[in-house]
Amino acid sequence: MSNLISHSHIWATLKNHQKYLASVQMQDLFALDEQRYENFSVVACDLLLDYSKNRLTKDTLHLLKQLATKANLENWIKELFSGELVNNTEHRAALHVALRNRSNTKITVNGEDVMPNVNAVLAKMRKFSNAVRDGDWLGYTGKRINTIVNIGIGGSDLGPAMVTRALRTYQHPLLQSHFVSNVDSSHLGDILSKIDPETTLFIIASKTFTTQETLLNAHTARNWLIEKLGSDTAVAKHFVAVSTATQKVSEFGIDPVNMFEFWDWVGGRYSLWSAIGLPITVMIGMEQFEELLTGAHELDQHFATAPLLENLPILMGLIDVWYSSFFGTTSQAVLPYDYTLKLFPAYLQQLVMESLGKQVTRDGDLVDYSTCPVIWGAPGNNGQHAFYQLLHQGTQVIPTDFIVAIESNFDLPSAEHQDAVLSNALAQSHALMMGRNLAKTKQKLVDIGIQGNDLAQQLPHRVFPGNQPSNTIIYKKLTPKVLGKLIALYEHKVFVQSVCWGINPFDQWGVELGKNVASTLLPALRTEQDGNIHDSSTNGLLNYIKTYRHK
Ligand code: G6Q
Repeated sequence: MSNLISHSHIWATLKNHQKYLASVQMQDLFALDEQRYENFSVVACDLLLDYSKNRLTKDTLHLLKQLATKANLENWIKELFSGELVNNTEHRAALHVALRNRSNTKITVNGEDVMPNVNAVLAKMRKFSNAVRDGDWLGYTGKRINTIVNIGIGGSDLGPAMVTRALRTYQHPLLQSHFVSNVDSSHLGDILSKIDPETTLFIIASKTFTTQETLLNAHTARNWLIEKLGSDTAVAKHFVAVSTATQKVSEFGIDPVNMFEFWDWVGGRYSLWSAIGLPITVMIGMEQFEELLTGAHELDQHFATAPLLENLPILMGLIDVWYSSFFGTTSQAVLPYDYTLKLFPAYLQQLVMESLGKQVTRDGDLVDYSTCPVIWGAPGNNGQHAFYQLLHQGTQVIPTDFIVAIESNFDLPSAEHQDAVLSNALAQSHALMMGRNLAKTKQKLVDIGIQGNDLAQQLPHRVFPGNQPSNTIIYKKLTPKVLGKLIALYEHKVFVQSVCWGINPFDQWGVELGKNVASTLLPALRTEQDGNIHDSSTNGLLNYIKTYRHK
């Protein structure tokens, strides 16, 4: 007897239901139900989710709700919030909700309340970021810090980089920030060429403090600083660390006094709420960071208490399961009509694909259904002049999230800009849903004077099949609080998907593999002898590089 959810009665019912909906046009669903928008939209935590432009009916939602019940979703949510070891392959809790637990209620891991430590680190972050922002933390030569360089990668980079970019209007006017992640010298080298060692503070962010890219970049930055300022003692004034590994931070040469701690129950891609958020607190201040935490906490409470079909992350998660596992969709677009969210798609790529890019269940059984889609996207207006062609006339069903700000964070004298953004966003989701059939297209072409052979030739190229599903998420303005809600919404949506699919969203063995294989190739690259330890392609590439790298 299989434990896979795909062998359950509800799964079979959903499969049959999909067969019926596969041929239904969304525009017909709208025609049949004048209240479709009211029936398929929710406002909660100051976010509007309109999911009416999806290939679903009330029946679909009730079946998906049964799927969630079958997967024991409500119990899993309780376990997540109460510090159970939900990351079963690493025997850890996943307590990002504790990091933003503004109610300060007790949350225990292995019998110990984590909140006193969480609050102590927040207090330390406040003290430090205030000192930098107020000009009290001085560099080695006595100058005030005006540049922050965060060195980290993956979860120790994408979250803080995205948030800092998104909340640019909240930044301290005298501070600028850079995020260095890639190990090729064009990243760090470029930044070092632009900054002043006397006024720069490096934040070395690494949960493990063993990640090759981060440590190499950190060592190079450290050597650069010592060379420029002429003394090892300068390091104490220009380097701080964020990590769970005190000993390794100390070995690197950073005094643990200047280390901001977090814990193994904070997953890398869920860590921006922890001390990994230090560049955020320095750039926008602790009060605004706390607003970010408060927003996320509000969304957490909504997730933990709202009924299933009024619950934003649950609705979004179930809809995503519906498309991936029943419609067989393989990708999903995220299109912010808010340029401050430029880095949000990249951030979500890690959050979603590192969490759900799995092929076995928690019990180790191979799944026989599709799980994680490929996440991609870019700010909406740019996308319209590039890849939207695929959405309008390509061959794939691509569920899309339109993320729309009613007001911009940057005021321009003319209201035209925001009107243009809003009208574009709404027009695109409408057009993707409606499409334009053959008859309407023909009429349109005739109206503009196209006839005869020309008409016959152009007609098939000018038809839009439509029926492309989308969610639209609207908020008033991207404040820190709203951003906190938006991020938490996606975090929990991912959790819902993981529960339905029975997979652990909190491990990342594929990423660990990447770390290990790189270390096996490094010695081979450095020896004079021809490589002969890998497959012929890898050996061939290795030897080609060795032949030409110094010529
Ligand atoms: C995130 C992953 C991964 C990790 C990086 C950096 O969930 O575990 O992206 O964040 O590999 O790891 P360190 O923070 O340990 O350097």
